[in-house]
Amino acid sequence: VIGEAVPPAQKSSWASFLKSIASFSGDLSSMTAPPFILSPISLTEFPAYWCERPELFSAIADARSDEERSMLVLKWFISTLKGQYTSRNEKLGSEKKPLNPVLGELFYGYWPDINGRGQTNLVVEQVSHHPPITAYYIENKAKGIALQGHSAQKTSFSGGSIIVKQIGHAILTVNLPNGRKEEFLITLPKLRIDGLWYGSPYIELCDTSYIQSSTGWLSTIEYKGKGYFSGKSHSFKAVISRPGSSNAAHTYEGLWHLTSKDIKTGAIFTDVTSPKEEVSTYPIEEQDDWETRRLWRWVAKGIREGDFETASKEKGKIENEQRQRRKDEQAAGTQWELKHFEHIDSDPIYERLGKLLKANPPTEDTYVYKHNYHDHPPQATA
Ligand code: HCR
Repeated sequence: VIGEAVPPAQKSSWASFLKSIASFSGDLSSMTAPPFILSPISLTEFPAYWCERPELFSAIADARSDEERSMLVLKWFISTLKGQYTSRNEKLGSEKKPLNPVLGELFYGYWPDINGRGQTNLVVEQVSHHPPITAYYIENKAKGIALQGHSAQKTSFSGGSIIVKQIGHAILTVNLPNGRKEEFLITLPKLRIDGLWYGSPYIELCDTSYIQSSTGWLSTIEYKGKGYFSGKSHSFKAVISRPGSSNAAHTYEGLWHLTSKDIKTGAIFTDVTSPKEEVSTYPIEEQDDWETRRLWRWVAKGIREGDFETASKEKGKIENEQRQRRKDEQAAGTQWELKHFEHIDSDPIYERLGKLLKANPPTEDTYVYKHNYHDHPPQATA
């Protein structure tokens, strides 16, 4: 029988949702799903997952060599995966369908300076609605590190699972004491959403992703689920290789949602079993109408309280307002202007580092942060 985890009254709408995704590929976010699978959180909040262990992010700046910096970047990256891909299961019981952000939706947050790690600020903007694309900029000024990226998805259906190819990439920039800058191109793993039949979806990561440094150091991360390497879910194996060499200088293996080890020394490499630090935000009363938690607050309240009639009425209001806005723009011959990001057709850093990686495709567009957000995140006072 379908949907052990589906409330009895929603079983038939879950069955038709599954049928429709099986014969569909493209933008899942726009599809109507039964209420039990809806999340009250918009996709614009997801970039915060990159920094929920802020001390690992800031530690990158303290590396004493290019080799050590590549190790610390890999350590930080692997430590973000648990939040990125399992936190809805932990918080909401299963993976859920996030709110589909509107064009221009914003999310601001920060992690305060504690123990000299410096304050890290987060700026997120929904830069496209069709297809959904989210751009983000995360910066720790005191430490001289910043992450700029954008995220979109292409979905397809295979063997009862949804396959999500992540489109976009992230660039981590580290200012070094000698005035040099080191850049890292971070590519994103492919996702498989399993457990759909039972109505309790969860993510498994597949294939390979890379972190290519401008110094030539390269991390290659292979993801496997049950039945591979260790036979366990959420397994990975990461190899760091020296500039110009494909031999492994360091190899790590383990579970990205628990712990991993250096296979030569047996030393712990990553450990995400301790609590993470969620992003700090500003009170809703102080937020702008375009800020995600304010924009979606009545929809989110409806979903959280099981009042789906209110949730869908409020969602309808937002969508109608958006439709009207697009019509008005068309009539006036104007276009929506992005607030914090500028679109460019080809990212020069991706192109340069992609060559070292032999990345396919050789060029990608990107959204460049305009460095124009000075008013909100309070800077730590001495
Ligand atoms: C695929 C997904 C939306 C995109 C989410 C992304 C890829 C966004 C960028 C983050 O850095 C990482 C990330 C994590 C999420 O696992 C992934 C979402 C999982 C489900 C959601 C679909 C659009 C909704 C599918 C509906 C199902 C659950 C029935």
